[in-house]
Amino acid sequence: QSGWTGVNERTFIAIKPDGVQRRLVGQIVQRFEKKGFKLVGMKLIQATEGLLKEHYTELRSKPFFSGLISYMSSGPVVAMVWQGLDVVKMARKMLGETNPADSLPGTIRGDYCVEVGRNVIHGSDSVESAQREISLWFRENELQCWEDTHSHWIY
Ligand code: FUP
Repeated sequence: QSGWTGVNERTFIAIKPDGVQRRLVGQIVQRFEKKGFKLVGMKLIQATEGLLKEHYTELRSKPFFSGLISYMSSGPVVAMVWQGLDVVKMARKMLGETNPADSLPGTIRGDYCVEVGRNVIHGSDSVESAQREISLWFRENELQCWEDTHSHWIY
C-alpha cells in the first residue's frame, strides 16, 4: 500500500447518513469528478457500530463519541475511495472544516450543513489515515484499477 503516492494517492471519503437522506450524493460525487479525481471504490453500506468504533477509535474518549456512533449508524452511508495527485489534502480542502460554521462557502460543509454533529461528509486527514480507513471499509477486490483515458488533460 505504501506505493500509493503521487497521482496514485488514495483517500477514503464517506457521505454520512444525513447526506444520503438529504439526497446530496449526486452533487457531492459530481464535485470530486469535476475536480479531476478518479473513483476507484464506492458502495452504499449500513455500517455496524463495531466498524464505526474502529473507524473513530482516536475519538473514543470524547464526550460526543456515543452520539457520533449512533448518528453514523442511523442509516446507510456512501463509502468511496478517490484517487489522484494530493487527493488527501485537496479532498479535505473541498470538505471544509470539521465545524460547518468555520467552513467557507464553496466547500461541501460550507454549502450544505450547519451543525458539527450533522456535517454530511467524512474525509481522511492524512495519507496514513487514508490507508487505515480504506482497508477497514473495503476489501482489495472491491477497488478498481481502471485506465483513465482522459487523464492526460488533468496531468
Ligand atoms: P474530521 O476529521 O473533520 O471528521 O473531524 P474529527 O475527526 O475531529 O471528528 C469526527 C466527527 O466527530 C466529526 F465529523 C463530527 C464529530 N464531532 C462532533 O460531533 N463534535 C465535535 O466537537 C467534534 C467532532
